[in-house]
Amino acid sequence: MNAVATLPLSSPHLLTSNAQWDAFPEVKTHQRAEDAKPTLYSFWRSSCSWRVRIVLELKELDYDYVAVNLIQGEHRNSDFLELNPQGFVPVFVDGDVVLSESLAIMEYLEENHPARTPLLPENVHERAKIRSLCHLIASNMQPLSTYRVMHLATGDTSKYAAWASHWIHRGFEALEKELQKCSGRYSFGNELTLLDAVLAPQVFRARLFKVDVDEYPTIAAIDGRLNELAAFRRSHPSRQPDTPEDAHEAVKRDILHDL
Ligand SMILES: N[C@@H](CCC(=O)N[C@@H](CS)C(=O)NCC(=O)O)C(=O)O
Repeated sequence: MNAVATLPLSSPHLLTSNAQWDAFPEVKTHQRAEDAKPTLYSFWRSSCSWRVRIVLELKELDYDYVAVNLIQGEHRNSDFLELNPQGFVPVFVDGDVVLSESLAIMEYLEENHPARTPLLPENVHERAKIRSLCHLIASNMQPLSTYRVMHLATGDTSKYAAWASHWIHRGFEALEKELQKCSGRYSFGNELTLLDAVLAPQVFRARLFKVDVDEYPTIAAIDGRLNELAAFRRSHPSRQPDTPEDAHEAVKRDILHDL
């Protein structure tokens, strides 16, 4: 991964002329067509961004990292909204392809690089099951503990943690039962799959909200094994270009802000 510390004033994929490129030397190396190195717009402790970073690391794909500071509201800047009108990270730019939605980005990487650490099995039924469990987390758990939902649903910051942990527990109760049936060394059997890249970030997120993940022994055991792997460690929120030096304190300080 190459670090590009902050979101540039203009989104790099919008830069078309050499003059425009020259105005942004910090980004011009990664979006000229001949370079063809993709760019990930990410925030260090965004669980959705971590999903994509895990897949990039597992597939050993080089990429440039553009930090979008959610605490400072950079995801609401007009330049970033050009990339993703929803104003969410991650965004993945690969040449002319601009993708939001972490699961879609992960599938794109899998389809483009199926032989580099395959993350979906051949069997159609198994692939469908993995996708279904990815959605259990990505569609039914993660959105409910975002600031944007907690704020509207509770209207009171003192209620955020209880709201978030309620929905995380409901999700983990179901996921624990599912994983007891299909897991092995990892979430689905003994090979890594896309589900593992969704699971570890959700466990990380749960711990931010002080959920005792040990109540879910299958989930906790798999998460422990995943976090021993180099790809998960390299992509971990604590080790990103935009991770603050006081990451631990920053999480406590900003816990009620966008995650
Ligand atoms: N379904 C989207 C969710 C993206 C999302 O919620 N991203 C969070 C960070 S994990 C974000 O950008 N939050 C900013 C906001 O809610 O304003 C995905 O999987 O990529």
